[in-house]
Amino acid sequence: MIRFSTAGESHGEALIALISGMPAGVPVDLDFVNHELWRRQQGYGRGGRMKIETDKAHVLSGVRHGKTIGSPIAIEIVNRDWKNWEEKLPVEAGDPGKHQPVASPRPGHADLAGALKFNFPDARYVLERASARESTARVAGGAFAKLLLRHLGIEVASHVIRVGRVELDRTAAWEEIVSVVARDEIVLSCVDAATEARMKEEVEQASRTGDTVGGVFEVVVHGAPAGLGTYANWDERLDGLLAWSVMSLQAVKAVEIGRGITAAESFGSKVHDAIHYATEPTGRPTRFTREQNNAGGIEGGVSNGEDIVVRGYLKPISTLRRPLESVRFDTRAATSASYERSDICVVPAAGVAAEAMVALTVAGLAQQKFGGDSALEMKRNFDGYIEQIRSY
Ligand code: EPS
Repeated sequence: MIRFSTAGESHGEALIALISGMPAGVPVDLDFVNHELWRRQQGYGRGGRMKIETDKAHVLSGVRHGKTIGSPIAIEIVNRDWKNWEEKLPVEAGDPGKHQPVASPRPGHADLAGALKFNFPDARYVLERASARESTARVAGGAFAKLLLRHLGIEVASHVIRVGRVELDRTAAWEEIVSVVARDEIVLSCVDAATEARMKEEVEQASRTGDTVGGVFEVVVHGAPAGLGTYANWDERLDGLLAWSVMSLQAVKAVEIGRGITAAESFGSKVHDAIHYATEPTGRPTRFTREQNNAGGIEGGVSNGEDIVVRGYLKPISTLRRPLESVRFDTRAATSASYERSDICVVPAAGVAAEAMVALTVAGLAQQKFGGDSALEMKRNFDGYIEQIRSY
């Protein structure tokens, strides 16, 4: 079983990712892990923090001589901004005069609910852990899950299909999504240049007016076999597990599998993906095929061999330069919500973080189904199953 957790606060010394249950012998490409961290930092509309940080994975355990060794993998990502916060957020009691309270909660943020829950006098500690800075650790862990999936020939990628009111009005081919992921310069990660330019204008408008803007990213898993997840138990369904893992990301307010949302307003004959069977010219049967993939590669909570498609709907960032009305924690007097440096749009970065969560979920199910303490053993089991499917 692959287990994953994170620790760390936005302005603390470092973030930590801890992954256990990875088989031994998976080749670890640290440049790839760091490139994933770089991708998460990009995108038009990011805030000042991204100019301070250059996220790098410092692997503390579980990897030796370039491969996993089956032991828990601990990764540290240092916060460069810590040097500006050491006195404001010391581990020791420190000087209370130097603390930096978040005096009035931001509507939409965890500030108020968190302060009430933990009985904090203000929202500083809430912000520190609820911040999407934590997704850095998820991306580091997800990069390891991707390395395991790559060993099985499974790839995970994402692109942006909506920023505010601007939507990509067609489906994107897998090759287009891969080329978006491979870009050296990330703007808004849309496959269509003209749509991306309009998305950029949407961010600019939000920036001009002291506002923020949300959107939709799409994560695609390519090369996964039929049979991951199960309809047999509610808590083992692939769609449920993916929805949970993507919904758990900061600012995600809805998750869609395939065309789940438009399916609800259509007739069944238009929604379901008709089944065909492809044969090679030699007459040798090859595989079941679909001309469309409205199901997003999942039927009955089980992968069906098509691309797995998960969309995350992101609310606009809740820290507004032109803040909404709020109330002071100390006096309850009406005031504006606190403002602290923030982003205007994070849809591409959220897509990268969602890739990580999807990769961890799919890698976990693959590990469960194919087992194996070593990458070799797992691959042998995987190949045996693929052969079984092929000769079905
Ligand atoms: C983030 C780092 C944070 C924010 C952002 C995401 O850095 P700071 O708070 O120092 O500016 O930019 O967090 C939020 C959007 C939020 O609401 O907390 C990052 O690394 O992605």
